[in-house]
Amino acid sequence: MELKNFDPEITDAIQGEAGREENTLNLIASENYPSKAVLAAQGSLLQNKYAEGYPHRRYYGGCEFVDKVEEIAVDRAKKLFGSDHVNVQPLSGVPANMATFFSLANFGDTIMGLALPHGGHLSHGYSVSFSGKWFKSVNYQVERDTETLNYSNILKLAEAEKPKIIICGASAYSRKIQFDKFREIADKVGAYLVTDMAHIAGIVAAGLHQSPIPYADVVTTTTHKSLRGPRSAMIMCKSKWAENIDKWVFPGIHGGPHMHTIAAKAVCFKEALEPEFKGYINQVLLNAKTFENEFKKLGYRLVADGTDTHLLLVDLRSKKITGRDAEDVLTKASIIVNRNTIPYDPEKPLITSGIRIGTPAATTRGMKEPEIKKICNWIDKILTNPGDENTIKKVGTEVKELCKSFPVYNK
Ligand code: DSN
Repeated sequence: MELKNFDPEITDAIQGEAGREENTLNLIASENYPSKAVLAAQGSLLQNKYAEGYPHRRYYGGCEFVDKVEEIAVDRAKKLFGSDHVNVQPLSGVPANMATFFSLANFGDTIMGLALPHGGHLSHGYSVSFSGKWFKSVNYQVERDTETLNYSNILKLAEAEKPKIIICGASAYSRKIQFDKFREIADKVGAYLVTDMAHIAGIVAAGLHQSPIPYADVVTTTTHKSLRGPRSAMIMCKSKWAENIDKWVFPGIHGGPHMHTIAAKAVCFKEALEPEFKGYINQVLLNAKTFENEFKKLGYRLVADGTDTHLLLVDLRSKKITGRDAEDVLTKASIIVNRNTIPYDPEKPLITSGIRIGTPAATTRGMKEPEIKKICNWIDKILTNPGDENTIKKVGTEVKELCKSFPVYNK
């Protein structure tokens, strides 16, 4: 029986979300809209198959087709990123990091990643995450004046703390990360280097950000952010780590791989290997630069003075509005962003002084510089008059009109 006939409640929720995605402007830096081809693979009957193990070494019969799927995904990922070894089975970013850290370090060893309030990720050593509980976690921060990474200071901390693993990569860092410099630091202190490139994987795939592959022992990434694939992850590593990583993914922390999602990752890699993908990422970066220029013209302070990636962090303190209130009032006008701490934020994490803005999703809709300029001016109008219901309503109507001209799936 069709879903809509059997379960109208869930059908309504799915249709509601479809309407929300079409009619709101998504500026969440970690979200994107995969193609219908990716969604078709993700929603396919491959989800029925158990395939614990690896191609041709499974613990179940009947794996001949899913073996092909996994081999194709691995081959395409290797071609896309130039990695010696790829494991496409991790279900999501945190388990990818978990399998990686367990491969390289033991309980109680020291790991060192970027502090969460400075743009790092929960799984890079935050106290409430497995990574902060299982390991001794020390954090580096961005500098107070530049709000960027200072590699000499990171080296000093690494020399003092002697971490087993150094983690680089971020969730809210708008500048490029120099993976070669992290490698030098890791070599100087005898640490393993792990890069979590989840946010910038698409930019790396397009060759518009230095690739961590030559420098890091292990690279993890999600596949649904700038890479525009299904909600999932993968691990890439040098050959010497391959066996250990594979064992930690399965049977270490996972059971059966999600073969439908692996198929969707294969489709995503095929898309990212097409020449058009570079054009897409180029526009993602141009759109972020356009936001930077417009926000500066409008008198906003940007963390790290701007961006050279797909995201930027806007410090709202001069506008006398918190990140939480900005998120709420922008949502009323159908502009979706997330509140975000800024480095050395005086506000609590649930309140924050900033918002994070990203361009991958709007760019997937086809929006370019003229649309970004309009959006930035709308954001300013709302944040300058957060209590003015007429402004919110007027901007909301304009946002919806713009969204209609740039459909996501209703093309
Ligand atoms: N939650 C993601 C983000 O928004 O950046 C990271 O996993």
